[in-house]
Amino acid sequence: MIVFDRPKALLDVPFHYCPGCTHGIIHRLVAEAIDELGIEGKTVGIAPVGCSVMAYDYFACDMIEAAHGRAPAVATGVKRSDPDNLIVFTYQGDGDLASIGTAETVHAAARNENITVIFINNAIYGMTGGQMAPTSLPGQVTQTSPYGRDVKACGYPVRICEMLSELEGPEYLERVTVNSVANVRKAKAAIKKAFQNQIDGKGFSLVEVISSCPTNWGMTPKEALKWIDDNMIPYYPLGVYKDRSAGILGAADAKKEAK
Ligand SMILES: Cc1ncc(C[n+]2csc(CCOP(=O)(O)OP(=O)(O)O)c2C)c(N)n1
Repeated sequence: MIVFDRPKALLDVPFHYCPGCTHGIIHRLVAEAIDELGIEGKTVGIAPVGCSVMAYDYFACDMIEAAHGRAPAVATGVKRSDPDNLIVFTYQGDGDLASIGTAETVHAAARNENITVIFINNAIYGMTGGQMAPTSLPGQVTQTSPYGRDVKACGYPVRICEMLSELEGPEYLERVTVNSVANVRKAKAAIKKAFQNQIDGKGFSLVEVISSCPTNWGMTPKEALKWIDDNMIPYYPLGVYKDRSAGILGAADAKKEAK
């Protein structure tokens, strides 16, 4: 009996990610969603700049590399070129999506662009060596905040789901994590829904996945998964922030999951 197999939408190559990094789990969830929805032949992924810059080496669908932060703009162009046939997703880190690419993110959401955005929030710039990100927590030690993030000097972390939920445009915004089996299952359901929404023509769907970066957080993989529970989730509560079809229309309606 086969109990574990590689999704067809993933190529048979090893990932370059650090031990304990959850990018690989999230790649797998995206690939499973593509397989289960039967959309591999029509799916185009847009890779970011960041640790997942080489996502095009891993997904079996067509992939395009965007300049740092511009994936939603590239996705908009690709999707609009053949809206009835193509399924387009972006895969972006927090430095990419919530810092240099904030404008592209906000305006694609405001336009309710019919694309799927997979947003990997690991609270740090991973690829460049662990600098402070827009999502780094208050007090978080990073390469550029060795005494901890000082909110007086550096401002407060950006909560993307909450921020976008106040826009009229987006169809679906959910925050999930992958630090336990139960949470991986919920993340899978959210990612699949974000693709299904696009198939159904419902519009902009973003799934924020709280992710680990043991290397740059200076922890073991196990400690990093616990750090998500203890530090990330209190600041970034999991849950559905917008789901127009289900009548969840913003922060006031948000269905946050108590941890
Ligand atoms: C225009 C431009 N500015 C800056 C950089 C340097 N740079 C590369 S990756 C990155 C941030 C990556 O962090 P994130 O998006 O959070 O992804 P992660 O690596 O943590 O997965 C930066 C600033 C770049 N490549 N291009």
